[in-house]
Order: sequence, then structure tokens, then C-alpha cells
Amino acid sequence: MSNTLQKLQDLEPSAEEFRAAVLGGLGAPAKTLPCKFFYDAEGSRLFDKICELPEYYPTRTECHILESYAGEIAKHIGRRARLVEFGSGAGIKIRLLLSALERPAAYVPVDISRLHLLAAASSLARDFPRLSIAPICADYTTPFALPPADGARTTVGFFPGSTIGNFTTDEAKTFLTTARALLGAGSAMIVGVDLRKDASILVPAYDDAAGVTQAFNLNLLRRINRELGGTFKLDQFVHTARWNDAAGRMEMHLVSRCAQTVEIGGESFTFADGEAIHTENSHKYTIAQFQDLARSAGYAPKAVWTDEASLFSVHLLTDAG
Ligand code: AVI
Repeated sequence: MSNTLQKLQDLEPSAEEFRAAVLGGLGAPAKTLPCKFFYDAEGSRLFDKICELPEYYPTRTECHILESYAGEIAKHIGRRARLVEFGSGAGIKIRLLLSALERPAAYVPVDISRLHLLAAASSLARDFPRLSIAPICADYTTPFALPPADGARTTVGFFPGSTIGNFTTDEAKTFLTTARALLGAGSAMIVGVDLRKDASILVPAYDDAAGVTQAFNLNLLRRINRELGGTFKLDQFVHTARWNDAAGRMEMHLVSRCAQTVEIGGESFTFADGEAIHTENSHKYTIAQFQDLARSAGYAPKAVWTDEASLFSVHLLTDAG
């Protein structure tokens, strides 16, 4: 392991937080589970597989945009930048930026999945031996502090993958506002945002023929069984993906195949036949809608890059002061 890889700052969410979220979500009149808990080791592995599916266009389209415009993005950012990535995952997209930047000063990957984070940080440290890497294991929607910005000229947030779409619009505004405060005065932010498009492209992206997204969705129930002593029978739930036009979002649900009762750590939850657990929203924005959202959070939209088919967008925002 390279000595440019700093000690992990570990703020991984506790089992108690997971338990409270699950009991609260399944106890509500319309059952929900927070999508941030998809990403245990198996969920992270399945998500990496989703990113390679032919139907799931966001990852390859965003990578194509980043590859095509990395030089332009690097010019906007300038030399000796410190990059802070929210939800760094496998750390593939950051390589495209780091390779184009002039003498990047540091990289701070922030991710909820500790094993995934450490593996990605070690691999990056091997490939960028002069880069200081300071991993933080945390839920980036909760407060955490950045390490000192030794020698960096500027700090730039990186939030790719359209993960911003997994928030409600209010949550997205709160996230951007909090991130702007964390990154500091004069900072910038690069955000990947999936664009609104026809449901005939969106639905298969969230319900692929190989069943990987189905396994990803159902893995949340497996995680509840393993970590909270749940009794979910996975074959008694069906994965569904729907486009909600009024809300401008894809939704994932797990629908009960029959009337049944599930126990979780001593509590019982009843399901009617056909009752759904809403597990994820994935909002899709127009460019103008997202720029308005960014302005409402104190950012000035500086530039936006898209692919030829206008499937996906990458926005550069700067602190409006
Ligand atoms: C992480 N996030 C942006 C993905 C999305 O597209 O909303 C998660 C995902 N859910 C199903 N497929 C991928």
C-alpha cells in the first residue's frame, strides 16, 4: 500500500441506524426502504454489474462524456485541485478526471461501503502514486469534515452517476447546499445528471433482461434477513420498475406475491397480496430544471456537457458566493 494513501476516516452508519430505518419504513402506511442501504458488499457488487448492462445507459454515457470533455473540464478547474467524490464506489470515473487534471493535489473518496472504498482507494493509490488519497467511510448525507487541504489551490466536489436523482428535489437542494458549505468558498462541483427521456428507454434500464437489477433490489431483503434477523422469503417478492411521469422519476418497488407476515428482530409486518415496498426513486431532470435546482442551492451553472443523443448531462457548478 502506498504511503500517499492516508488512514481511513471511519463513520460507517451503525447497525442501529439501519434497524431504525427498516422498522420505520416498513411500519409506515405506504411501506418504504431507503435506497442508501442497497450498498452492502453484495449490493455494491451487483451495482457494478448493473453499470455494465446493455440496458443501463447512464454509466457508459457519462464515461463517454467525461472522456470526451476531460480536457475542457480540466481547463475550467485548473492546477493543484483537491477532488472530493461523494459516493466514490469503484472509483472508475475519477480516473478520467485525474488523468486530465494538471498536478491534482489530493483525492478524498467518500463512500458508505467500507470494503469497497478501501479496495478502490488502494487500487487508485497504485495507479496515481503521487496523489494524496484520504478515504472517508460515511453516509455523505450526514455531517463529516474534510481533512486539511494541504497545498491545494481549489476544492472540487464530484458527484457522478446521477445519484443526485435518488434524492427528492428538496433533498437534492439540501445536499448541494451542504456540499457547497463543506467544500468551502470558491469551490466548484461537477454533477452527473440523467436527463428526462422516453419511458421505453428508462424502464428496461431499471428492469434488465438478465435480472441483475431484480437481484440488486431483492438483496435489500437478504441484507435485512442477515443483519436484522428478518424472515423475508425472497421468492415471495417481485421486482418492479415504473416510470412516474408526474413526479419525473423512475421508481423501484418490491411487490408481495401473496398475503404474508414477515418478522424482523421480534416485530411483525403484514403484507397484503400485491402490496409494494417502495425501495428507490431515480429522478430525471431537463438541463434547465437541474440548473434551477443548482441556483436554488447557491451554485452558478458554469458549463454543461451532454452526449449526442442527450441521454445524460455533466454539469460544472461554481460557488455563487
Ligand atoms: C446509484 N443510482 C444513481 C442508480 C440509479 O440509476 O438510480 C441506482 C440504480 N438503481 C437501479 N439501477 C441502478
